[in-house]
Amino acid sequence: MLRRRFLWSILVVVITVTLLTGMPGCRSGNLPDESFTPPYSYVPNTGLQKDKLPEDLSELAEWPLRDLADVLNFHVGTAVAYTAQTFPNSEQYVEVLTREFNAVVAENVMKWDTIRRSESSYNFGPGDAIVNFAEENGMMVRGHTLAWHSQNPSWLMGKNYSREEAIQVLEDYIKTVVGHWKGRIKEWDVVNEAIDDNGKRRDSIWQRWIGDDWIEIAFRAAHEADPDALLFYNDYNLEFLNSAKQNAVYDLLKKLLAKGVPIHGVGFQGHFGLEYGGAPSKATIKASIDRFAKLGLYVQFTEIDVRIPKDVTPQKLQEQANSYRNIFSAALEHPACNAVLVWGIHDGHTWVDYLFPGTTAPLLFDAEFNPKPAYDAVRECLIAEIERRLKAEENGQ
Ligand code: 9MR
Repeated sequence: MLRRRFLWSILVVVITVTLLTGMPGCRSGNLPDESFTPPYSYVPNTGLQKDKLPEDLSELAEWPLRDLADVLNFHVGTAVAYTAQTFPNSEQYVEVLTREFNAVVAENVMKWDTIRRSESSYNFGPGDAIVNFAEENGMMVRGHTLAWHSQNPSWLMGKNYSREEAIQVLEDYIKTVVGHWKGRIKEWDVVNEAIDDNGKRRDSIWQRWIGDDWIEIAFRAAHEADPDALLFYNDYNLEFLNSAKQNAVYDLLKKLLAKGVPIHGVGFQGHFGLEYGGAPSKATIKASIDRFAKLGLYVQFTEIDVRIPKDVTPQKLQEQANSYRNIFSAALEHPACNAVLVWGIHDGHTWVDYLFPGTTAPLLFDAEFNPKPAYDAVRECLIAEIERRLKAEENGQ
């Protein structure tokens, strides 16, 4: 009898507490960090293909980047420019591309203004050429980018769509493009640069026509078209810990994940300038990766370059190499990161020269395709990571 009364009083306390605090799972607003269970979770970047290693490890000092990355099951990639002076015409460009990188992303030809230059047709030709080339050469392909404020065709910018019309146009485009390369493009930058540096939504046709939920509409459409593709939110200045922009993107992705929106990763573009001190420290980069990794997301560096204020000097080339070192060492050691892509191969072709006048030479190879100190730094980081993983294995970790 006493026991029954005791159980009843416990039940009454539980019901009262529940009514006072609200039903778990039904609270509105942000879920606290500790109770958040991500719907998706990255596969950790940890592997080591020992059978690919030479007996004498000192030989690694001569290996191209992609061979070192392959040992680590890691992707070191580059943006591929599709122009008369680059891919597919320049033999030297294609030779360095094939030798050094095991992942590619189209610099421009998978954007709206190439694929839908005309309202009445889709132009997949240049994108197909890059995907075919990547497959022939064992490279992973990232797709870039399905919805952005920039590089939209003028016919599209001139429309005055209603919300319903705009949703239809965006969904049709995403499903057609992702469907076209289904199973071949493994990762997509679905939404690019939707948040401003002040943390507010950036103005764009999609934001204006559709409203805040355009982002989740885009991700859901991409997932429907290829459920196996990894889907990324991609943006710049995300490497700076707790900045207004990083906080806003973090909150946005956390909310979308809590709603079950299919987002698997966040792309840190990584456009840096020595005029602003270059890349942040390795510790800051690592802490920034950690923040998003705790949401269950992959974090990749998708568009790395480090521009140099003119004129280029040996000292500045060393500073540039240090920035690359901070990024690559933080990325390679982090379980949530499995790829770093640079935004171009050589200083002879870079957007920096025409969009950041006064600065130049942001890449790993100079304009004549000679490797720079930054290239050596990246190679050293890859070798150091191979050695670190070997040692961890020896210690049974
Ligand atoms: O490298 C691209 C350049 O050729 C284009 O003119 C430019 C147009 O905005 O876009 C450049 O690539 C951008 C990328 O798609 C998104 N992140 C910033 C990149 C550099 O501007």
